[in-house]
Amino acid sequence: MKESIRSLAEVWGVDDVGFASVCDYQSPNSPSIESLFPGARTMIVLAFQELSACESPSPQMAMGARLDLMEFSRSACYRLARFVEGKLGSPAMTVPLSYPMDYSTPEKIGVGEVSLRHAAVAAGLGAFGRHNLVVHPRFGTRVIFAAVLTKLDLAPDLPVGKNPCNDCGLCVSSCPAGALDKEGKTNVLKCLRNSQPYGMGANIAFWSRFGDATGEEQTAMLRSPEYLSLYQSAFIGYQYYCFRCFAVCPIGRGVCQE
Ligand code: B12
Ligand code: SF4
Ligand code: SF4
Repeated sequence: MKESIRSLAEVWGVDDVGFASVCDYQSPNSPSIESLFPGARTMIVLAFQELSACESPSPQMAMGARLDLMEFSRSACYRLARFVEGKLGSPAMTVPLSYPMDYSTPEKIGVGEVSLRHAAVAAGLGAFGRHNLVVHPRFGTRVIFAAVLTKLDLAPDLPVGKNPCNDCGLCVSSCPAGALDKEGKTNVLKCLRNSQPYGMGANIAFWSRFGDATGEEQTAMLRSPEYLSLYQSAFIGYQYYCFRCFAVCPIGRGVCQE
């Protein structure tokens, strides 16, 4: 069964597939899989290589390619879940790639329903690097993950032996926000301010200023480049302006699947 999943995924352009038992998924701050999908046994984790667009000085080029990859990976993931339900006869659920997230309590902010990095580690697709991202043994850091949860009982893959991160420190020194200075913990606020300058924080600040502004000032604010960028980020869903720690990592550079 695992082989039929792997072969199909390969045909659909998935770069790597790993299998984890739900019991081996250890993400201390995330909800339990049982609370999301009672009876789930296996996580099928998919890895997708990012294009060199993440190196572009233009955040529009980098984010445009990320959106393409997200669309592609969501579609492959959804197809796999349909295959598991339809052909293998087991209930299946796809995991949100990034959003939506649960913002109902402050502790939940920044925590996905399923941590795809912890899932990828459990499925043998890589290990946490110095930048707190998962480094794939062949493709390096430049991968994003997607996952399908299922009640199928499939044998888990082995964890990667040696951590592919060589501790060169490039990711840390390249972070413009100093968000990686402390080992083992990304400073989320520092990263967010730099990587999503038109994200939720900027939105709240804009509308707070808007509420205090005169009618004339409000009209000017709605015609400003700042508002256009906020509007664009909101309708995209979110927009990253920084890919540095993701792009500079030397591991797996030049390895291309197709
Ligand atoms: C919210 C979120 C963010 C937030 C918060 C990040 C955070 N601290 O978790 C912000 C906006 C800051 C962010 C930034 C980025 N993100 Co983001 N993000 C997510 C999302 C949606 C949820 C993450 C989550 O649940 N975090 C909460 C829990 C898991 O974190 P935690 O328990 O506190 O664990 C942290 C530490 O304790 C440490 N850690 C935990 N265990 C261990 C073990 C060891 C040995 C070590 C060393 C560290 C370590 O790592 C964690 C990160 O700080 C995931 C998608 C998903 N559903 O998983 C994508 C995801 C993690 N993001 C991703 C990416 C690529 C990025 C960015 C590069 C942005 C970009 N341009 O693409 C940056 C990188 C920042 C960085 N170096 O940490 C990818 C990572 C791919 C990969 N190769 O690992 C993911 C998996 C999206 C995807 N579908 O592939 N992200
Ligand atoms: S995405 Fe940018 S700001 Fe965030 S940790 Fe990586 S390099 Fe730093
Ligand atoms: S840039 Fe260097 S230190 Fe950072 S994750 Fe990659 S190999 Fe590890």
